[in-house]
Amino acid sequence: MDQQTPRRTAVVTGASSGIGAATARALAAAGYHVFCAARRRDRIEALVAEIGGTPVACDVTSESSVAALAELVGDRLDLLVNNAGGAFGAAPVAQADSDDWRRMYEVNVIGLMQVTRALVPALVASGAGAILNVGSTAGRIAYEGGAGYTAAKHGTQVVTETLRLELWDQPVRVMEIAPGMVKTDEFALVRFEGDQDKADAVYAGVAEPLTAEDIADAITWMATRPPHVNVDELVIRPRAQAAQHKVHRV
Ligand code: 8X3
Repeated sequence: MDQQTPRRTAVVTGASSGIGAATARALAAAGYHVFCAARRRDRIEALVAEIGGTPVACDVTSESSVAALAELVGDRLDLLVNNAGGAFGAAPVAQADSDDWRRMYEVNVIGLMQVTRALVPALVASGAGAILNVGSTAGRIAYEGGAGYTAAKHGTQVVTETLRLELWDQPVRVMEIAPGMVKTDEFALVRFEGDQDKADAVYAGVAEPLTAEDIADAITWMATRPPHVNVDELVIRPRAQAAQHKVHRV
């Protein structure tokens, strides 16, 4: 490749599993050099062995870890996918665990901010950057037992909107994808602290929940629109989930 058309680069956080890993794969297939960032080095090294790119051991909640990521990326970046996030616990507000709530705010909001803050200069320098935050339908509604997570994901949404306003005169798109029910290996298992029965119950009887690949496909579509096309937010659910509480189970 000559210097006038450098290979497009992307950073994907939380790339070790689920939506993050699928997104890294899809972007690599679309021609990006992907910096696969996650805490679990063995996983991202295995992923990079498969798809190319650069593995970066990174904890988005650590400022020094994020600074090291930015250093590795260098002074030019086309796409940032802020995917690292998650739910910890499902207790009602009246029984909530403060540490779970802190962890959810740390990763879904502060981590997203830290990575964004570190990489905005490189995204601006590309002349046509894009930031794509992975939110959730949990950032649109409320449900019982979900308050720690819904509060954090509402945070993801509002930070995205704010950033779009703040970068309005810069060559950087700011977008959010808000998935509903996506069946991945880890999301529900992590939420229920390894309780497989509780995790399985989330998807019980749902013939076709979304997959990580469905979300990766949508993210790749959003990212690869022309630089003047900003998909502000894309809410995406399985057909079986007409609304958060209205899920068709057979
Ligand atoms: C995941 C969607 O329904 O579990 O972000 O809150 S839900």
